[in-house]
Amino acid sequence: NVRPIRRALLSVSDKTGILEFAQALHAQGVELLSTGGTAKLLADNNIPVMEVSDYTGHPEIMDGRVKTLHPKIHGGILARRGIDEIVMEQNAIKPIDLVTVNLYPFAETVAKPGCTLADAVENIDIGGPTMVRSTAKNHKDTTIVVNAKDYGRVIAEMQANNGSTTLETRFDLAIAAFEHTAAYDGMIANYFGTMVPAHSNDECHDDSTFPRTFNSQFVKKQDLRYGENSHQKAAFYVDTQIDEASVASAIQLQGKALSYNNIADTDSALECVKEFEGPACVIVKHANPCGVALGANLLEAYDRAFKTDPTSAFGGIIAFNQELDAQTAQAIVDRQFVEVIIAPKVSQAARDIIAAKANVRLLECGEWNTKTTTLDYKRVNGGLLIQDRDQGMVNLEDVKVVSKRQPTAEQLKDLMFCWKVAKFVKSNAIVYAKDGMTIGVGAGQMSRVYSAKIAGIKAADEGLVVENSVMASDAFFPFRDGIDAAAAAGISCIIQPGGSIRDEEIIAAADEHGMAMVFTGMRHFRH
Ligand code: 93A
Repeated sequence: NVRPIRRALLSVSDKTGILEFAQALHAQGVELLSTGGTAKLLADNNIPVMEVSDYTGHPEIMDGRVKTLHPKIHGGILARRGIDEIVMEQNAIKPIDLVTVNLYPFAETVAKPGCTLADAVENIDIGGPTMVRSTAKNHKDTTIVVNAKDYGRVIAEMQANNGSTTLETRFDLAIAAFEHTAAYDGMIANYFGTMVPAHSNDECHDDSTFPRTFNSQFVKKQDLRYGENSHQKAAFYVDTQIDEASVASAIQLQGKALSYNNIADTDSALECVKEFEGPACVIVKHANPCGVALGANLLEAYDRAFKTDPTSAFGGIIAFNQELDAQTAQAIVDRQFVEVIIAPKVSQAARDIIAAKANVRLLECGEWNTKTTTLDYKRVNGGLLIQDRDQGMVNLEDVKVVSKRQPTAEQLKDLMFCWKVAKFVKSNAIVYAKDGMTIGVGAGQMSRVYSAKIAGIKAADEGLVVENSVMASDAFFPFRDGIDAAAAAGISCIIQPGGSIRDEEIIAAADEHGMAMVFTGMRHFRH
């Protein structure tokens, strides 16, 4: 019961390839209907065509604003074949089996210098998308073509199928159709979203480079003074599909306006501190933790996190996983210059203390429960990389001891702490830790051995004893040099994914130094 295409409606702004397509449809015995400009082009080229207005008996009105918005058009497209025949007959509606539409050139119009709001508004296509959606909705029986590149494919399929298209093709073209109208409305929303109307006249002025919503999923929270650098414009958007306490959901209680880098660093700090149970503190500088610690209470956690690297902590971002109390707030204020403090809650007493430092940005993000499964996006020039958020985390039961020496219970606890921190350090990541406190962090180096060396240097410079500390590496060691560097620094126990072709050599190195080593089987690259 595959019906051949007998009637087609062609209405295109971009007329590329339409003559050849119309000619081929005509050659297959398809009756053609068309709107003003398209109809004229076909007629001028001796292709038989009927104007939509002649077919509907209704003229195009209002300078073309209403030309195809007619029951004889939409009834002809939307009619359920085998169900609606009587209604069609009663209303003199003939079936329209194929629709080819491309829309008023909104993007090109608004890109032109000096384009007014009125120009833009006139270029919002209404009838076109309506036909596109009608036809795509009824894809079971109708064929929608919105891209000139599909003309050849449709003709070839009709020639091979006695004048019909396959359901597979019609469904594929329907997806393309909805993509087309979604992108089109997205463009309009983005354009309108950057405008404020001036009520005195028809003009409106460009208020901001960044629209109110982005891809309909992200809603602008605030414009930022600038981006990563002062010559870059920037804005901050909230993901409406995520309902998890985050830097985006946080309320700013006081302080200067957040900068682009503040927000990025606060996110790093908060997401890292979320990994821990019991009082914990993370201090971040330039997207990397420079101090992470657990404590009997927040004050102790902060104190120890600060001790890892007081030099880097200066001007840092501090995140807590519990309500910020007065003592901890006082310790921060007394001790250091801080850009941002974030906690799930901030006590009134802590607020009063931090109020003394009017510039400090104080954020309350609320309690987090479960983590949302979301996507991570990374922009590359000309494209977008999309992946799952890194939600992976191994437990003690999942790790495998590979060395001769067994880690002690204390070391195992430190290994897990250290591993959690390493997940939030830029690769190559090496973290030294002891007693639930980072001792040294080596971040973002191009070779793993240098990250290991830097972690050791940092610890030594701050006078922290590495002896009996543990080390975490976000990915496997390609060579034994990283193990040797760690041993030289005084590391006694290592956690790493394993999986190198030289694992045997690496394990032998650990055994040689009398170190314990465990494999997680899971890697945490972070770039
Ligand atoms: O102004 S519209 O929104 N009103 C309509 O009823 C309508 N029907 C088709 N624009 C409408 N169109 C659009 O006209 C099509 O999407 C196509 O882009 C254009 C083709 O016009 P012409 O054939 O006169 O060049």
